[in-house]
Amino acid sequence: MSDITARGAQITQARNLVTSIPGPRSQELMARKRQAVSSAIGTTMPVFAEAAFGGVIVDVDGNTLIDLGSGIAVTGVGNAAPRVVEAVTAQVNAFTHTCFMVTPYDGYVAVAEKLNALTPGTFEKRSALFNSGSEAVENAVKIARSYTKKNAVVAFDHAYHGRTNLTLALTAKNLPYKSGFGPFASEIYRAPMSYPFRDGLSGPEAAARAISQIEKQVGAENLAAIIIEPIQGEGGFIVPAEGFLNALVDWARANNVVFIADEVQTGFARTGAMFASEHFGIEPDLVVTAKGIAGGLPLSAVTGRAELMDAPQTGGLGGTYGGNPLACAAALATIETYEAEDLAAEARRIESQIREAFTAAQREDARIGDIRGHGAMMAIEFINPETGDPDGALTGKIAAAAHAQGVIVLTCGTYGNIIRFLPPLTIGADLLNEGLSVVLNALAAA
Ligand code: PLZ
Repeated sequence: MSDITARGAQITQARNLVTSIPGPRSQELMARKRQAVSSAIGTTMPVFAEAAFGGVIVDVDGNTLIDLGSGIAVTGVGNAAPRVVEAVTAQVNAFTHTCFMVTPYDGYVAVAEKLNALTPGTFEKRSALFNSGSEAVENAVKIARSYTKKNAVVAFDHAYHGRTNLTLALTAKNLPYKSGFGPFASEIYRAPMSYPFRDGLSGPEAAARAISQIEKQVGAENLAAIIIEPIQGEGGFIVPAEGFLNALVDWARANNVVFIADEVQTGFARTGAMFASEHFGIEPDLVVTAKGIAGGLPLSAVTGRAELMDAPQTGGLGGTYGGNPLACAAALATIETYEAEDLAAEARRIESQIREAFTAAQREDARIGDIRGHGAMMAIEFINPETGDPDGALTGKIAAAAHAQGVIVLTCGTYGNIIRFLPPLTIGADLLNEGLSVVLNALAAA
């Protein structure tokens, strides 16, 4: 193992605060950020990172923070995972870039083979690699349009698919993502999502509502694709009712509509299965992946049915950096880590820890409206107990208090009233419990 790995392994997996949060060096850097970086780029934490390993991040003042966000669901294998560090170090010493479209290399092909084997469905598949989740979503839409020779795309309420122009059109939430940035790509339509905690509909009922709206407002003859997150991420970790996704898949298949699963946030063992689609027993035509694929290096992919993936003209898909060799080396090491360490099982262990902690708290605290999710993708939805209305203010207070205590937690949801847990799947039981009790104490104090 390289020296870098050895250094990471020396970081103790425990919370340790040596200054108030933010400390003086972070405050200095934040002042420089204000002068140098566009104010449109926000930050969740008020501290700057200096090192990280596994489930902790050390800030520039020497505070060790518990990471319950994984850089938004990216470092599922833990930060600076040893296999990833080693593979990237070896690759950087071999070559850094050639452009796969100019001089191809085997790492790209090996990642494609892995994705084809791991994604749901035993049919013949192909993959194409890109850099970000947004870019992969855009390409999935291009592929669906090329194959079906139709234009329209349906996305759902609360959806998040990215920040580029086409993906902003797919993304539901106005602030902060969309406001002032239009006009957006055309031929994008929105359908109602299944949101069991708020709509009380069964899966088949919610699907019938969505399909009826799609048929009335779009028409299957115009519709190239339906895109959906099997469990919604930014929109609030919404798990659709049983049967909802299956009915959509069946309808899509009967109508020559491509079913695209955006597994950017749910993918790679995060939910306790390699892909969230598996929980629902669906086989999407195209699966979009990113985030957890490469242990922190930028990489994304579209994987799916060979006849779809081969529909666009040769040269029709690509990009300078897509499937960069460092990112591919990282992805192979990352996927090996998920498999060798059975991190899907760790995700299920994380789920039971979170459920246990918050189910106990919910008995005494009616502000905890809903506890939901799968694996290491768990959400707590906070409400006003009298009205059932979302309580975003309370959620913000809890998150801020946890941050001040050295626990990195993220919020999400259309109404900003959800604390989401996305810890690295390698996080130890004690470290996780400590992080959860900080959040529970913050709730009790709020
Ligand atoms: N699809 C389901 O979750 C990214 C966004 C953070 P990129 N989610 C985190 C932010 O505020 O920008 C995401 C996602 C789903 C697509 C994307 C987009 O992936 O890699 O951020 O482009």
